[in-house]
Amino acid sequence: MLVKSGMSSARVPGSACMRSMEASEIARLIKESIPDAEVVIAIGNSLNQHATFGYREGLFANRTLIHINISEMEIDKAYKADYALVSDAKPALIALIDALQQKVGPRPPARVDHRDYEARLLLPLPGGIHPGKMAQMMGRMLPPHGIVLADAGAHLAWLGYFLELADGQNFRKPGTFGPMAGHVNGAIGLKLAHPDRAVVVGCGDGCYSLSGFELMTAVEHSLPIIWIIFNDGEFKLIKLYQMSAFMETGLVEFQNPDFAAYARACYADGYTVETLEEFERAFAAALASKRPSVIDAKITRLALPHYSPSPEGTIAGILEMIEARFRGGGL
Ligand SMILES: Cc1ncc(C[n+]2csc(CCOP(=O)(O)OP(=O)(O)O)c2C)c(N)n1
Ligand SMILES: [Mg+2]
Repeated sequence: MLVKSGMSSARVPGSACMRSMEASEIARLIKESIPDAEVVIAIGNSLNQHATFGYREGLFANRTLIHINISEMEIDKAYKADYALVSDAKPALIALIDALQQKVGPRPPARVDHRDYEARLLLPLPGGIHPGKMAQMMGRMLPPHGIVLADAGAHLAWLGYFLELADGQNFRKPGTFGPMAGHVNGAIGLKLAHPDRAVVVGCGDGCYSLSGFELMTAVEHSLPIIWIIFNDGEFKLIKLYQMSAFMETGLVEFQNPDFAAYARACYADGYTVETLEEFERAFAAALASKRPSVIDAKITRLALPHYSPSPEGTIAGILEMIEARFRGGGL
């Protein structure tokens, strides 16, 4: 059985903490596991365009799809579920496990072969910090009960793959709609609601520039939120989409201001970091300072999040796209 979810538990087995799973990660899972999977349980997943290779037909053919989602509207929207449960993830899983336990009795703990989101080797690349390594570091340094929010963009994928959480910590991404900067600002409300928990935003430079002036609100109300800007000087996700659709890109690279100087001009703390070691020091200082802080992290443009346009894998997906171009249509 394959449990394929929009949210999955992380470091602590059976924990309630959630890790977001991205389309490409699902792609990898599907490639590695779905060929043999008889049952797919989708938890908190909308089975939207990005998670399903553009609503690919037959994705769940010949297998049982169990769809758990808190919103009834998501059920049967794109794929007909064989069984559906309208519920928040945690009570649904507890109920399912209870029911299964009664049916099958005690079982030995599942064997976990590997957790490659944390252990996967990330080779150093020139041109700045590796965003995957930075996401790993964020997970390792996040205080107990800390919350990480991601915005829309490639940085979300890095956080989705590599941020490992412990029980009681949370990660939230901007959902199916994916509004840029939604969490640059949303962090302020979250911090007010949870003043005792560390609130950290992992945002792109494009997202931050969309409404980073809200920093003044955090300063005004002394809200110690930490914004970590994945600064690559581009709309990386859009660049990737342009590349996969047109094999060329345009109008997606831009110059940024000195975000750390900007933060200081707003009476917040600002850090500029160009190496992982500098990031570690800056993040530790920002966590300790209890002050609104912006960390401008210069990341390499060369790191590409795992992305596959096909459940058969990256190469097969590229071949499919080339074939579609020859036929004169899009995918
Ligand atoms: C309000 C809004 N406008 C446009 C988009 C489309 N969009 C999604 S990601 C993205 C680029 C994000 O750039 P950046 O914040 O630098 O993140 P990166 O992909 O570089 O990590 C855009 C334009 C969106 N999701 N929301
Ligand atoms: Mg960017």
